[in-house]
Amino acid sequence: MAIVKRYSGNPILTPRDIPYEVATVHNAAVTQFDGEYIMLFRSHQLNGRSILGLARSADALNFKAENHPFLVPAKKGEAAVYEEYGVEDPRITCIDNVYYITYSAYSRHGVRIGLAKTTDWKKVERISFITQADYRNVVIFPEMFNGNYIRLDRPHSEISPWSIWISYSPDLIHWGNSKLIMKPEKYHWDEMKIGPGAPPINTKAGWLHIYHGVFPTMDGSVYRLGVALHDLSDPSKIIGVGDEWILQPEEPYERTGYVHNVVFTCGAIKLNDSVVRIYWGAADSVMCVGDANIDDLVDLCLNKSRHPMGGT
Ligand code: M1P
Repeated sequence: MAIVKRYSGNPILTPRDIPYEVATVHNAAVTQFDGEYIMLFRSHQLNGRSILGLARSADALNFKAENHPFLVPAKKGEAAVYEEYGVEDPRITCIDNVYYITYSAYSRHGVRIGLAKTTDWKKVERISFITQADYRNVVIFPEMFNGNYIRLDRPHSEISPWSIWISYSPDLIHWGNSKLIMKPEKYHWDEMKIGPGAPPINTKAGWLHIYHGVFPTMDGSVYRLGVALHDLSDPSKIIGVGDEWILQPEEPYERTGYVHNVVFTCGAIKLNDSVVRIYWGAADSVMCVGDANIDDLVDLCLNKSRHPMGGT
């Protein structure tokens, strides 16, 4: 039985729903603010470079896009140098009523991660770049641990397969003490590369982290989602990684689009103590949503697991 139950109204947001011209709507972060749900989504413009748009919802399913993009590449200052080619794949973490947004900033100098913040979802303020090139997929945990913020990230190093690292910071700007914590498994659905997905979700059993993994085929790469469970007080300890994927491209709009055969998450929310709602970009073209039982995800990590560092 499918562990993620797709919403019957998928896709929930498409380029046709956006009041300005875009080619895609995908890889969105989702959070709760002031009695509503906020979706921060990536769109390719018709020149192929990406911007971030905002949509709002009362029920976490029906989203209405705002008339203007929320974050576009900076035109002046240091940010303009590193955002020249676009801003992509946002993640949102709320700490003490401040919403922190990490995003990939692309330029001729590579891809690095920008950190911005908002408290009202009207104005957004850039804080700093928090990695050098080349990094993507930075997700920040929604609380501090012994005076430190913690993030999961994915360097694009010369050493493959690309894997998941953990880093620590006292102020969200300066990061270090980095450690490799999770690697792809050989000849497995995630063997080519993995990357952090949605900011981790707090459950009784541990932090649930929904990540993406990629498998190379003769017909191109297939992006799927998997799940890992991290220790509640020390997230560098992985309690278990589910051996099987939890979602793969199956619907026509997941199989065909701007990039074929992709499900990619940047956001999930805990609806209640039993259910997590997962949002994913489908074929880098439209946004979809589905629900999973927290107990099923935890069970997969504990009872059908593979080694976090691969190697079987
Ligand atoms: O096209 C699939 C995905 O490819 C990249 O993801 P990653 O580098 O993590 O494998 C990104 O361009 C992502 O936005 C895209 O959805």
